[in-house]
Amino acid sequence: MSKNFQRYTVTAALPYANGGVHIGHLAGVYIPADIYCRYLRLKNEDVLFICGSDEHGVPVTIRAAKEGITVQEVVDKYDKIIGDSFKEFGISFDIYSRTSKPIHHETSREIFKTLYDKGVFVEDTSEQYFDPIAHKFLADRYIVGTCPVCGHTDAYGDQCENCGTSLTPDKLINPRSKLSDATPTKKETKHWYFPLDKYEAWLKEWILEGHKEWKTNVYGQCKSWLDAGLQPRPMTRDLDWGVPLPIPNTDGKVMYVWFDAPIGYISATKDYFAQKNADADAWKPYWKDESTKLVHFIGKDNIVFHCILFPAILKAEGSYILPENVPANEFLNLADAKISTSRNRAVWLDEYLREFEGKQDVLRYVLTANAPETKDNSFTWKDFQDRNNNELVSNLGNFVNRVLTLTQKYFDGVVPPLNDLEKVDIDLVESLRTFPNKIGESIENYRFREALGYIMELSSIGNKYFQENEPWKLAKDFEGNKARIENVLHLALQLTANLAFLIEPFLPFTAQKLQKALGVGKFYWNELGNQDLLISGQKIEQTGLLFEKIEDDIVQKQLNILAEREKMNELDNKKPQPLASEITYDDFAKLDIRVATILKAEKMPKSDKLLKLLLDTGIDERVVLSGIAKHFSPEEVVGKQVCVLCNLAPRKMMGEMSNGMILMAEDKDGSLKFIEPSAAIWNGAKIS
Ligand code: B3M
Ligand code: ZN
Repeated sequence: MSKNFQRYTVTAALPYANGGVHIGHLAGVYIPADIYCRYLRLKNEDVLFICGSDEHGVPVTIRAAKEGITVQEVVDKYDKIIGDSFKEFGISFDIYSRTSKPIHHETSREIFKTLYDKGVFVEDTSEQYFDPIAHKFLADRYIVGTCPVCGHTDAYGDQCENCGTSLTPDKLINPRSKLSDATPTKKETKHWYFPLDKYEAWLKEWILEGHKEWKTNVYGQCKSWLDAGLQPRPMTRDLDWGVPLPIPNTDGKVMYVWFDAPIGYISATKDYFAQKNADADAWKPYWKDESTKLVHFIGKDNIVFHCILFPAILKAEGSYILPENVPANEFLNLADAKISTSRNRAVWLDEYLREFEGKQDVLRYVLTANAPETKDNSFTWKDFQDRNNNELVSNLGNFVNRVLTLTQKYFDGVVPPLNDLEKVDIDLVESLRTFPNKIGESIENYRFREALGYIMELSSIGNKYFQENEPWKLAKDFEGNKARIENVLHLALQLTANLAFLIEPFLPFTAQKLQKALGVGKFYWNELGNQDLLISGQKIEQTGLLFEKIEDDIVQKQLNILAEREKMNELDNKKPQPLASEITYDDFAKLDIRVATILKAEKMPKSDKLLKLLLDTGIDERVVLSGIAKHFSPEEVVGKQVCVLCNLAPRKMMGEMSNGMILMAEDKDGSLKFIEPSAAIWNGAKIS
């Protein structure tokens, strides 16, 4: 489809305001969207890049409960954190709005009302889970119980996070409400359904016939949804957090978050123009004019909502344009496992910046070069280091650095003139000419890795040109070779100037630095590929190194942080052993447990586990061998009062008799603790 569009509305999925931004978000959605928009702006297109916080839905209310603060406090906190991270990484939204803003509530209610008045919704009463103690209907996420597949005792009503199985609350064993621990009951409630089934034929036509150019993962998911047949879906919920319905007598009901969230793109557009004091209709062309290209950048878990539900809602409303494309990436893993917010298994952007200050472009580069465009992919710190050192430092950084330093050295930082061209020069010029189109075409087709690959190829061509012409060797007879040296540096500088713009969508911070050093004005994409960006005689400055090598110890530090977190997670998830079978009091009474003091302690020869302890049990002095040598030194334990099982049959260990057993408890992390009386007590006191 090569329609000529007059303007672009580009949206990036609205992140839930329930956590920070990590590398998975950046790689999946925000970097590709940013590359796309920066490129369009370089083409001098009219483009609006829209995003904002998604502040409704169950994820934010769960977060509030977890942090013990109000939902409002949660969304305020994370809206700020998320917005700051995006800014710091140069994600160039024209607006970052919020779905809690009045403009969003109004817009959502207006669209809901239009559908309601048109009779689009189907009203239906059904039984929903209800918490009889908290007097609230329960979203699936608010019901927990034992997973029927793996036995995990804290599986959610929609999914078991332990084994990944999708669940429904009915499938949970011993379901309980997260609010009160009560067993959920069922209660009748009325909801408004969007009849997706009625839009199935249209959707099939529109997507399966009309948008065969969509990415295969997106098209494939749509096709399987459509092939399976669509059902009406409730667009309302019994919750007290969300957009209230524009229908009388519906207190306690709000819109389903997936009804209002995509409308957030529209309200953010209105918000943008309102903040600019533009006239009240200024937002309309971006959503209602057929010559606008609407593109949604999303993660793969959002495909059905953006390709099926939202377009059907817009279609039903009748006055909006539909997305031209919905590029979704697959998931980015961290090392070989899933990124998980709840397990803190992620590289968070604010943390990254603390360690790698000023290196935003390095992360942008690595996440693009390794983007999960067609399949899930993994981020590893080793790959991060390799790509930085071998690609950014050795290729791009090296080329630019050589060009600028040699210009300084031979020509006092002034762009030398261009003389008669030799074949190598002509080859370089011709090759350069092909790149802007190639790169642009890849970007327009959402193949950002490929586009970045071309950039690095161009930089390699520059390095090769240098290597073939070796200006530093020619300079040994500077006067004799002056014309050649001038040509080589002139063209290398022109190539550098082109790179300064071509990298802008990908590495905006580096681009800015380089453009400034070169003292070039503003060039648009269609002016690139030429050898006339710089004027002979123009003065250029040094940039300093654009990229620095990342050493092993820095990478090791990050690996240690991940390993440490992994360990913490294991501890957090460790559960006490299940209860042993029942005994009677008489069974217990058989155990003669006494308080005793450790009088002496020494290591058992030839054993790294056993300490030999001499105890005063009040009844006698006796030797007990205890397997605690790895946890305690003899000096540490002498003088301690401990509990001893005294009537345990004596046992020989390593040739020595042990007369009893000291009671110990093992902590989560495997360390041992003595069971000690809370205050000094006489030896021989019986534990009962
Ligand atoms: N907040 C879901 C997500 O972050 C959701 C996206 C909304 S886009 C309108 O995955
Ligand atoms: Zn499970």
